[in-house]
Amino acid sequence: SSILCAEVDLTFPDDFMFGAATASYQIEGAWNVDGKGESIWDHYSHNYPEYMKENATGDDAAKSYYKYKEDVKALKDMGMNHYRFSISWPRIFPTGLPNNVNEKGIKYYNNLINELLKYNITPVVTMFHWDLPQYLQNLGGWTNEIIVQYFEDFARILYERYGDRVSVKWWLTFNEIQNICFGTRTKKTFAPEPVTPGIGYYLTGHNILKAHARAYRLYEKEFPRDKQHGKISIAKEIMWPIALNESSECDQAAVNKNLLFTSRWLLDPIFSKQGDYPQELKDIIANKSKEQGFKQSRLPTFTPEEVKYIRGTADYLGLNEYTSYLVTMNEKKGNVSMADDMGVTIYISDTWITSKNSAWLSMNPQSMRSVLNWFKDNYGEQYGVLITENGFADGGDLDDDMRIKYYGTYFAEMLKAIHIDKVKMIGHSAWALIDNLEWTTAYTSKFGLYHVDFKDPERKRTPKKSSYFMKNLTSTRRLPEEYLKLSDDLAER
Ligand code: PNW
Repeated sequence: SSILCAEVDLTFPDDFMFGAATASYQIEGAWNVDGKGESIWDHYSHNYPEYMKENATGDDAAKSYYKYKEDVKALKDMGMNHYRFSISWPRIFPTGLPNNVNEKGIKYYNNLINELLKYNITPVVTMFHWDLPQYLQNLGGWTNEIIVQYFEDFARILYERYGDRVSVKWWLTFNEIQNICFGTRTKKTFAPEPVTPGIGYYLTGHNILKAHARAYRLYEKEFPRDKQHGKISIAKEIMWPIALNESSECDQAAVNKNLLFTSRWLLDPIFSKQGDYPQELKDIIANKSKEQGFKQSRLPTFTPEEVKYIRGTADYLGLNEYTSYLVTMNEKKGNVSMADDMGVTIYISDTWITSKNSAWLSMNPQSMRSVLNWFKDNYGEQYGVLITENGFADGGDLDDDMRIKYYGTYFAEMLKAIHIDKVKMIGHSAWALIDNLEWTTAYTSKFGLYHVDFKDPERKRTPKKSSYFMKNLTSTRRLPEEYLKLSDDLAER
C-alpha cells in the first residue's frame, strides 16, 4: 500500500548524517609499499588471476594511498559530514600479529583522519573490510579461534592510536560478516582460497562474533567512555527476501527461513534479548548434520558465558542495504553447505531493473523500508540505524541518471521509515565515494559518485552527475518530490 506523495515529509532530520563509503583494498593500491604485508586479496588476485575479471588486481586500485586528500575534497565538495573508510590490517600489523607495528601504516590513517577533521568530516572507521593478513590465513584465517585474540590486539591499537580524537567515535568492527563466510563457500566469489563450505562457513561466523564481542568489551574495559565517546557496531548486509508467489504459504516460509539463515543467524547473538543463535537454526542444522552422518551439529555452540558476553555488544546498527530477491523453498538435497541447510532458492525477477555487471543488484527501493521495519520489529526500537552502504552499479558514465534514480527512490523509502514508521535513523553512507575495485568483478562494475580514470597513472577523479544530486541534498536537506512517484512506479514492476 503506497502512501500518497503529499503525506510524506520530505525533509531530513537536522541530525541526519550524509556521507560516503569506501574500503581499503578497493581504493588504496600501494599493496606492498611502506612495509604493508600481504593480504588474502593480494594473494588471491596474484595467485588466481583467472578468478578476477580481466585478471585485474588491487595493486594500484584508485591510488588513494597517495590521493586521499582528493578523496576528502570530494566529500567536502558534496557537503558530506562523514566518511566511512576501512583500515588495512596488514598495513598496521604486516603479518596480523601484534609484535610488529608498522608505523608508516599507522601514519597513513592518521593523515587521513586529520585531513577529514580539517573539514569537520566525521570518520566512521571499519576495522575489517575483508583484507585479512595472509599470514593469519595460513593459520586457518577465521576458522582458527586463535584469530579472536589477534583481532582484539588489532582493535586495541586502533582505539589507542586513533580514538584519542573526540570525533573518532563511530566504529564498525566487521563489514558484512556473511560475505566473509561466503569466502569459504566457492572459488571465484571471494578470497580466500581454498574453500571449506558447510563447516568453515559456520566456524567463520562463530569466531567473528566472538572477535567482535572482544573488541566491544575491550573498549568498555580499557577505554572509559568519559574519555573516548565511541559507538561500536557491525555493518550487516541484509537483502530483502520476497515470496516468489505471495499467496503461497510455502514461499512465505521461505522468506522466514532465508532471514533466519542470512540475518538472524548473525544478528540474534548480538541484538536479541536472549542472545545466542535462534533455536530454529540450531535444530535445522543439527538435524541436517545427523542425516548426513555427522556425530554432532556443524553449527558450533556458544557456552552460556559466551552467550552473555556477546549479547548487547552494539550501540547502533550498521546496515548495508542494496536490494531484494525472490525466494521459494528448495527441498532437493545438495552437498554439505549452508545453501543446502537453508533449502531456499533465490531469484531475480526479470522485470526488475538490474545493474549492468553486478546482476545481483536490482533497483528495489521498497527493500529499504522493509528491512528497516523488520529490524525494528525484531530487535526493538532502541537501536539507531546508520546505513553503512547503499548504492547502484553501472559502467562508469558521468551522466549516471540511473544512480540518481536509485538514490532518490531509496531516500524516499527511508524518509517514509523515518517519518511514518518512526525508525530511528542516524544517517546514510553512499557506496561508494569513488569508483574502485569491485572485488572479483574488479573494474567492470562502477559504484562511485566520482569517476576515476583507471587508465590515467594519476587516477584523475571527476564528479559524476550523482555527486551534484548529493550536493543538492546535503544543502537543501530535502528530497525532490518526484522521487516518491518514481519509487511507487518501481514497486509496480
Ligand atoms: C558490499 N552480493 O559487497 C561490500 O561491502 C562492498 O565492499 C562492495 O563493493 C559493495 O557491497 C558493492 O558490491 C557485496 O553478491 C558484494 O550479493 C556482493 C554482494 C553483496 C554485497
